[in-house]
Amino acid sequence: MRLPFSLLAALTALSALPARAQDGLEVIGAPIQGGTGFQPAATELARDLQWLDGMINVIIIAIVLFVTALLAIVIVRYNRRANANPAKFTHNSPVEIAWTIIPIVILVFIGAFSLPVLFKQQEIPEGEINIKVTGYQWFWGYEYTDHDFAFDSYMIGAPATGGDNRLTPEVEQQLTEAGYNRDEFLLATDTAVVVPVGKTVVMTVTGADVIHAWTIPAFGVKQDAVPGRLAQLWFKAEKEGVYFGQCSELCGQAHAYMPITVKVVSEEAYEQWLDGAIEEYAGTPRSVDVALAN
Ligand SMILES: [Cu+2]
Repeated sequence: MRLPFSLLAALTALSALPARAQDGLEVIGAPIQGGTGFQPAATELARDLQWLDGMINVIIIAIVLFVTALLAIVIVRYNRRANANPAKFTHNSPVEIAWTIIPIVILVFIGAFSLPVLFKQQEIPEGEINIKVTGYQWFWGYEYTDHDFAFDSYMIGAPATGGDNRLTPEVEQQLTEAGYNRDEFLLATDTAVVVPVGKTVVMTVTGADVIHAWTIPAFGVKQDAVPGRLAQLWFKAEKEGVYFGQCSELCGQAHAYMPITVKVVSEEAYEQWLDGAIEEYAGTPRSVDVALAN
């Protein structure tokens, strides 16, 4: 049977791709229609951030209720009709001391819980997996620096994948072939960052042209990708699954079309993916690593 050349080329390309690492993976880190809360936390960092948010929300609500109650009292008890003859004093030292000290105590309390989280996020541990990520107008480039290979990651449906940033039947087809569904349009990318579960991943983030920002909300990480600078973030994902993020710094016309897909897989699936990726992207063969180590 003669296959049309383009189909043949597509089949060849498909067979050459590294084994799909997401088979059977659950989509965890994704926005939900009508949702207002956080995505499920997949790292200790994200859990800490979400707890901090909840704790500060309690304080905020308490303050709002307190101020609203004070306003209500003033409106009811001290309006012109109820209180025709207002008091004329201008100072009340105990009250002034209280409204200075209490906010200081509240802010110190918040700081005491917020700073440890900030330090945990910003103190970069030794990475078991090291990846350099570069933001481009309008896609992400990933370099697995431990194995000297790199690849780019485009949104499925972006011009680089033959689309025009719209959800056409062809794009839907591409999504299905890549293991996604139409709801994941604008989130799913043609290649994904693949990392093993439970390992410390350190990402070095930079930009090639303008400022972008790399984030995975479910990991509690977000880092500006600034040209000429290297910044780092780290995470240790606790649950296998597919996690999505989006460029989070307005970077030009197609800013909305450079999403991020991270697949957290088992150790074995990661090793398998790594073998395929090294072959596919011509990285340093692992035998060389071993030879150097000895
Ligand atoms: Cu952007």
